[in-house]
Amino acid sequence: MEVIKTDCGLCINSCGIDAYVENGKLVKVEGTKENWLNKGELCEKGKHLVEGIYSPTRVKYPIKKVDGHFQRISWDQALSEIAAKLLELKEKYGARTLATWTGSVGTEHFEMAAFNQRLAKAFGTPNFFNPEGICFRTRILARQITFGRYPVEEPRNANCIILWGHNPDESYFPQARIVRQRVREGAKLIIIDVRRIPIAKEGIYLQPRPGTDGAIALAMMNVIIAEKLWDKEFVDKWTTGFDRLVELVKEYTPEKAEAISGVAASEIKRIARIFATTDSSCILEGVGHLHQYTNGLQMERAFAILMAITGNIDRPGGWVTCPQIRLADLRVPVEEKNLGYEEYPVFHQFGKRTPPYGSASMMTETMITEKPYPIKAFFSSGSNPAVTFPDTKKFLEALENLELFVCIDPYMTETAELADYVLPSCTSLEETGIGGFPYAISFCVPYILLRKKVIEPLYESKPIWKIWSDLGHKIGLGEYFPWKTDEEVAEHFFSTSGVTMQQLKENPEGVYFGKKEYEIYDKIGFSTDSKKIELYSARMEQLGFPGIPTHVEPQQSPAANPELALQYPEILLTGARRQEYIGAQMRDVPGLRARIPEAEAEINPLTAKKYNIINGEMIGVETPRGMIKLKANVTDDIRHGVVSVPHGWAAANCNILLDAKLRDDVSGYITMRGHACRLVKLTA
Ligand SMILES: Nc1nc2c(c(=O)[nH]1)N[C@H]1C(S)=C(S)[C@@H](COP(=O)(O)OP(=O)(O)OC[C@H]3O[C@@H](n4cnc5c(=O)[nH]c(N)nc54)[C@H](O)[C@@H]3O)O[C@H]1N2
Ligand SMILES: Nc1nc2c(c(=O)[nH]1)N[C@H]1C(S)=C(S)[C@@H](COP(=O)(O)OP(=O)(O)OC[C@H]3O[C@@H](n4cnc5c(=O)[nH]c(N)nc54)[C@H](O)[C@@H]3O)O[C@H]1N2
Ligand code: SF4
Ligand SMILES: [Mo]
Repeated sequence: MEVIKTDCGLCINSCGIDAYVENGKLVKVEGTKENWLNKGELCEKGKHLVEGIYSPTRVKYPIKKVDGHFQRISWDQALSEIAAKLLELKEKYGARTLATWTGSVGTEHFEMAAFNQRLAKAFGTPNFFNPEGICFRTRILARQITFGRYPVEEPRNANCIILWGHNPDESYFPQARIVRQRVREGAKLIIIDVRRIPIAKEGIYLQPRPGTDGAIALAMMNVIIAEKLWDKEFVDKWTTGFDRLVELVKEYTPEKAEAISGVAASEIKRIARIFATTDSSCILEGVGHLHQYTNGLQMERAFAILMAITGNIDRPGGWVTCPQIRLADLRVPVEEKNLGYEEYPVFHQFGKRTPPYGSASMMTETMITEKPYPIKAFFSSGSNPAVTFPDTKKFLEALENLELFVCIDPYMTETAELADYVLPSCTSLEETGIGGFPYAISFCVPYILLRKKVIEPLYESKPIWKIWSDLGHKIGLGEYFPWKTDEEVAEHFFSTSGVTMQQLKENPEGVYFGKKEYEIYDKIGFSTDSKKIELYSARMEQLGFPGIPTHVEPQQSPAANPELALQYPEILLTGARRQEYIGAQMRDVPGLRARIPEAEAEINPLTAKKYNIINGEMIGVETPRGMIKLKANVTDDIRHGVVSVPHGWAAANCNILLDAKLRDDVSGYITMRGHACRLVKLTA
């Protein structure tokens, strides 16, 4: 039996695995004991990797829909027909009629995102979209606005950690290990979460009303300033706008924040003091959750300012600037502006860096309205938007307007079922490629690794770079795709990284770590307009938004919309993660399905009582957009009046409850939490 050391590849964490291969078949995986990150452990998904790879739902060969039914076709026929249609649509509507979308896998799978963008942009369309238009980018942007760059959390060296709207036991499994270890070593832990998650037992726990965390952060600053606990030397030397901040936060007394958030003023004072007086404190926030509220971007800004005034920037255990490991950039420049450029200037026009993707909320909108131009061809890869995209009805309406819809995925997903063509890509264990974290996200350790091919691509599947490349050749863009093998592609990516393919091959795990440096501002300052940390941002104000964050209620909260609350009195949360599943994936893996057989709505016993709901019964969760049915999980661990439903379940798809019109005005993100909802008792 051969043992190959590589990474799991199922999620962004990139845990090390030992893959056991016998006669060309993957038979077992174990966590790599010596791996720096997971130390031999695997999450539930990782433990079931083999079952997932050999799932009967794999797409075996290219298929085409004819009269409503899929037919097997050859790769050559599939790519030739798709190429001909693309060229026809370009002729009719112009290049920008093509839009491509990659999912969360596309932000983690470097080849997928890079080749997708390369083809789209070489074709001449700006329309590349990915979850950075609904997830994560907000936090990068908020930090860029504040610091002119993106410092990253370093919990492993922190003495006080606030887990803020983040449940790493489920969503960032190796990070949970780091946090628990740090707590054992004596770090203080504060957990701010609408649900009393298991790790809340290990520290001080606060349970806010959804979407009010910005008010808590501002009140913490009020206490820190009133009690003179800020880092005066750091603030004087490195920040601008402190006077304005002092004025603004006067209004946010702990008592006011208590009225907004439901968290006791005394608790807000207590955590503010601990946070400010501990040497090296770190806000370790949710990776998508808090961004996906009405005021997500400003909430992120408030966290950044709180870190700055306590001097926890670029110091061990705070938020630290990690130099990125640079992989070769395969993008081709296009002149045309991204969709959302006019509507969301902070997202698209802030500073010199413009994002290489459009606003996801504008993608479906443009597909429906054909304004400012028609989008008629759509490619989805590494994603299952028919289940995961917020506002399913809008998404399905958008598909109706297309003339060509191609889905690229290893599995026959709900989205694939809707496509004109489905092209089978292989999984990351079936190709040589790039793993790791060049941007150091959440672990503050920039590293990359050589992801090794463990088995040959199953059936007729192909690496995704090869699919885009072959299509490129068919549409006359062959010059952009000179690579012939996985290895050549990987070698090209590594060419700008500081490490060669050969060096990676010589390292047993194929890992390469970047360098880290503290107090880097002494050398490079801060690259904002003022060259300082901008507690107040003049540029935000020029673009029409408050220069210092304020609290804004979620549009449909009972406080903001009491009329709606008469009919829909509860508050909806969607998408709390579970270790067993990622996005809409792996529901067909028997070992995982046995652990979590169906979707459950978490509700407090008091809320359940109001509707006469019993634990375990099927109930309806309803918003003005629609209703889903799922099992009631009555638990004390969630706030009264809040209903938490998971995402990714096709039969109980929470995205039909959401409304794409409800967005964060600053980032353009469609909101995924804080909506007005009600429960429906289905049984007599
Ligand atoms: N197993 C698994 N892991 C995943 C994923 C997956 O689907 N499955 N998805 C990946 C992706 S795409 C992402 S973006 C990340 C998401 O990662 P995170 O955004 O960190 O999501 P969670 O870890 O579920 O933690 C979010 C927590 O926020 C709480 N919460 C909700 N609303 C509020 C609020 O208003 N205030 C406060 N204080 N708390 C609130 C929820 O109760 C929940 O416990 O996870 C990634 N990891
Ligand atoms: N209501 C609600 N909706 C949400 C969220 C929420 O919290 N609430 N979360 C949102 C967030 S943060 C995100 S990031 C999105 C995620 O949304 P998606 O990215 O659509 O989520 P997944 O279902 O994980 O889709 C990933 C797809 O990639 C495929 N895949 C896996 N590995 C490979 C590979 O190696 N190659 C290729 N080609 N494909 C592969 C899988 O089969 C799967 O179909 O969902 C969003 N949707
Ligand atoms: S957290 Fe789980 S799914 Fe993600 S890389 Fe690690 S073992 Fe794989
Ligand atoms: Mo995400």
